[in-house]
Amino acid sequence: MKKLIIGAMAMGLSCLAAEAAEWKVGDITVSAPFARASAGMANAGGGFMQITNEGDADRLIAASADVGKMTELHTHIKDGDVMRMRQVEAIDVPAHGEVALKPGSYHVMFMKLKAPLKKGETFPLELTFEKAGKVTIEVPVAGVGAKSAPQM
Ligand SMILES: [Cu+2]
Repeated sequence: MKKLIIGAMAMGLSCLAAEAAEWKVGDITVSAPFARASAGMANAGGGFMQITNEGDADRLIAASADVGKMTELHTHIKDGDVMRMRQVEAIDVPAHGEVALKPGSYHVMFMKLKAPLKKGETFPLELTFEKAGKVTIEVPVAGVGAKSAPQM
């Protein structure tokens, strides 16, 4: 019984740590990142996160990860009735504001994956902001159709 209680407490602590995962660089805070597990033979995957800015307007201008041969910044545009992905040069982070990288909108695209992204894994992702500079975050891989960061 004692062991069970201690185990539950330890899990509670690790949940808190996971929820609090955020990275700061300059005025920028990146939080709640996640990637989707790659489905079947797909050799690309999307990465998502919340970016908040306590300072002047900035832009996310590059992303780099080892999981694929190329990493691009993408958005979704509506082309007739079809949503298509398009590469963008940068993602604006408004002054004293925030931008969400989320499914159906802006995202980081991991292309030509070297291996499938598997649920439960994490991998490092380097982000470059025009003003704030570079920060390397740790991205957990959630389920194939996940819409938000892994929850417990
Ligand atoms: Cu994409």
